[in-house]
Amino acid sequence: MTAQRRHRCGKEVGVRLAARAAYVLRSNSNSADTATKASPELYPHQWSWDAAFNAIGLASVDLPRARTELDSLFAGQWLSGMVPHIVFDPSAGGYIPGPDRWACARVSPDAPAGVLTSGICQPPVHAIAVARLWEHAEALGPDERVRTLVWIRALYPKLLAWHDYLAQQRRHRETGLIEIFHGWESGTDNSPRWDIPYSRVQVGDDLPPYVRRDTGLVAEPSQRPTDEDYDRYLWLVEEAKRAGYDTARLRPTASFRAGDVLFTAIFASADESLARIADDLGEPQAAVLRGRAAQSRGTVLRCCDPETGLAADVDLRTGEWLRTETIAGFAPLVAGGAPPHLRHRLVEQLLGPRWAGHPRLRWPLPPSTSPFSPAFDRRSYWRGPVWPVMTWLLTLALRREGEIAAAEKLTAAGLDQLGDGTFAEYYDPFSGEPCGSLCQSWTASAALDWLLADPDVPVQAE
Ligand code: 9WN
Repeated sequence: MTAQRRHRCGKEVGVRLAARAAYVLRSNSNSADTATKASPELYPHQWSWDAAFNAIGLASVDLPRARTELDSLFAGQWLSGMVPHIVFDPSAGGYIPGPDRWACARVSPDAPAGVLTSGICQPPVHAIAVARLWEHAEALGPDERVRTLVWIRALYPKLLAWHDYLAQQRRHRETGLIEIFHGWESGTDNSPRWDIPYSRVQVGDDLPPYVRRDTGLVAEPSQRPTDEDYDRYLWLVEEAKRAGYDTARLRPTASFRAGDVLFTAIFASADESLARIADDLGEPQAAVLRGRAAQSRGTVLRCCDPETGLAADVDLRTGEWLRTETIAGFAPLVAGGAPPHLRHRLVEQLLGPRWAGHPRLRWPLPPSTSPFSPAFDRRSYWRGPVWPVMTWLLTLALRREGEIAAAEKLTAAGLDQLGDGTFAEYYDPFSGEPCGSLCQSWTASAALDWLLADPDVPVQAE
């Protein structure tokens, strides 16, 4: 690594924080040093969208290892093209539901041979990560450039298959939204976004017993979803398993079906990244990918509330709009290309009193649910805490959309929040206390990217 870097929080502090973040991220590597645990104890396996965020963090300090991160994840890709939400480390254990409960290879011919995975997916941040890795490679000089290009060429068909799976099997015909069958697929598990669809999930009498482990691994069990939530989560796994994790079979019987606006927005942005990759590789799919990204962006815009600009999800079992004030409402910023008046409205909202400008906040950062929402709960997982990885996603989007001042504001506050070096999974927005898992990999990645990534400034020696 070279010494020359951009520091946004004072040089000394920045160097120390970056060193600690790099240490946390690298310490969370599995024993083979091929994949990063989402966190040391609570999540001792590789999660799908975590792997993408972590590859971005790793790229600031070790580009080859960042490439390996994504290779390991895609080793678990299904024949259908789906990238599973967890790739299990057989030597790690300790997570409920584990690979036996998912039983993917037993029920689906699409499950990969020799790799243990879950049977559902998460938002497709991966192509966005690959584009970021490519920026790093370009800044590092010819050797890394060539190596990374060769790598991207090999990964490209897998990314394409993943995106095609989403477009063909998960795009809901009427709304155009990406359809999810489990809150876990949204990555925002117990967010009040899903309260209405979850309220309709009837847990079957034949739910096999299970013992939770997660509540014992956080400071207060109330920081995790409730037991009632968990019964539903495990029941939805049973439903999906009984349908062989086949969306066509699952759709008619699923008791949870939602059109996820944030997932759709991430898909739009990822298709745009993949189109740029296709251009660089001289592959012929760029125009199709751009067309699909535009379609997804159009879908997201149709979900926006005319007054606030915030986007809503849809309960696909009833057609009902799900308009809770959660961070997913900012999906149009993530999707990109929103008309200027809408973009300004959203940025105004984001920095305003219902969100990052709320007077009680410890740091001016958007909580996962607005404190004005009746569903807000400051310490409960996705129901109120600030998630640094979400702040990071918004700063990426704001910068890309030319909203530099807003991006810089959130970046500075985001770094202040991480200054205690705990790199927590989420933070109480009012007291600033770290919650959930400590040493969460994607939180460390966010810090690294904020502190070190600048395509114009080389951060690694060749
Ligand atoms: C279920 C790993 C994952 C994240 C999710 C987050 C949490 C899992 C859990 O942890 O979900 O997938 O057991 O709570 O909600 O976004 O990918 O960090």
